[in-house]
Amino acid sequence: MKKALVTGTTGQDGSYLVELLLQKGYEVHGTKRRSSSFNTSRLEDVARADGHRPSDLVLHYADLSDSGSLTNLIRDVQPDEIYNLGAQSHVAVSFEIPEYTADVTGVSTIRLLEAIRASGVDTRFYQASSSEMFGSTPPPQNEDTPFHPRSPYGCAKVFSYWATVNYREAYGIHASNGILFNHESPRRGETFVTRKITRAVARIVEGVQDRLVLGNLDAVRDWGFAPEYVEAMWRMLQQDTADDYVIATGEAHTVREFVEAAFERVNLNWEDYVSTDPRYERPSEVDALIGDYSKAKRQLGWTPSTTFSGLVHRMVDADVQQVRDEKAGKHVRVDI
Ligand code: NDP
Ligand code: GDR
Repeated sequence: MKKALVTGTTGQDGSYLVELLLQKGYEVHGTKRRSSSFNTSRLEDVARADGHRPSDLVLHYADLSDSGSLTNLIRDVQPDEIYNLGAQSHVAVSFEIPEYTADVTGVSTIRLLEAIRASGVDTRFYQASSSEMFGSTPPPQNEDTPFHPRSPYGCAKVFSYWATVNYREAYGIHASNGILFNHESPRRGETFVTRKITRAVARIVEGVQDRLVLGNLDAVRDWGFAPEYVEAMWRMLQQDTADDYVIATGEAHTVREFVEAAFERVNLNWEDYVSTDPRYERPSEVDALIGDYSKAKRQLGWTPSTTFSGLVHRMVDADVQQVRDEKAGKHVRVDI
């Protein structure tokens, strides 16, 4: 039985990756942070019928800012594969807490790589790199596009990207970067723009919210479906040679188009409900990200299949159901 260690298990991607690895027969070790409230709700779908976690999923308390917790985990678990998905992942928030973001999203990658090197554990490493690293470099972006990050988050991800490349070149570690463009799902964090929109649409149509206030509606993003993107992560670590890959759809839409499509799904006109406020704008914005995933297609056999409208519909429908469940008092959170 192969063993995987996943940081950021409680996040959107972590929860889908855990499901995928369990389906593939892995013993999965995940990290979770101490929180004053339950923080494993995204893992509810992997729980058994009695609400407990399956025996081949083990959760450990760890923090990316705590070297000891990472070193001990790698030594104790001896994983075949490590997926580093944990991060302070919110771009706008990174302007508010830049040093913390540099530590948790940047320096922590060196902590993990150094723990691998020092322990001598024979493992493969996946780094969750981001299209935010391209920043202001115009699209289309591929593996050869120069980085020009536009936020502390983007700067931290560039550090992690190069640390991963460096440990591959210096020590021969099987370490790969997945340069993933935005990917969304019903499990997307509620403060990222897509989920903020679909949740607001659901709440407006269900009569529990009046308005939606957003920032820059002109930003262009390449939005894919998260479960397909975690499959690409796994495929990268199954290659004989470690490498770096762009994962994207190649199709771009503005935030305004996402808003329009989401309101259309429930037969409402977005202009009746949406306003903008500079409060949600960033000190420096990334105007347009459109990925060229031809290398991943060629070498990993990976292609996206969910369309833009398919993604919007899936997210709106899931949020409408969730708001109805909340109104009916059905959504009870458990700890996994
Ligand atoms: P989320 O924000 O949903 O999840 C982030 C995870 O990191 C959570 O499990 C969170 O824990 C954990 N985390 C945060 N801080 C720490 C810390 N100090 N120590 C340990 N764990 C921590 O992100 P996504 O799932 O969307 O993204 C996964 C990764 O991929 C991230 O690294 C992100 O930057 C990157 N990425 C994401 C893209 C996307 O479009 N989703 C695109 C490209 C890259 P908790 O639940 O307790 O907050
Ligand atoms: P992003 O995602 O910054 O691309 O980072 P986000 O959904 O936060 O923003 C996308 C675009 O929408 C604009 N926007 C707003 N954004 C938010 N969050 N809230 C608003 O009200 C709002 N109004 C307009 C933003 O300005 C931006 O242009 C995500 C994260 O998952 C990162 O971790 C990941 O690395 C990148 O995607 C790829």
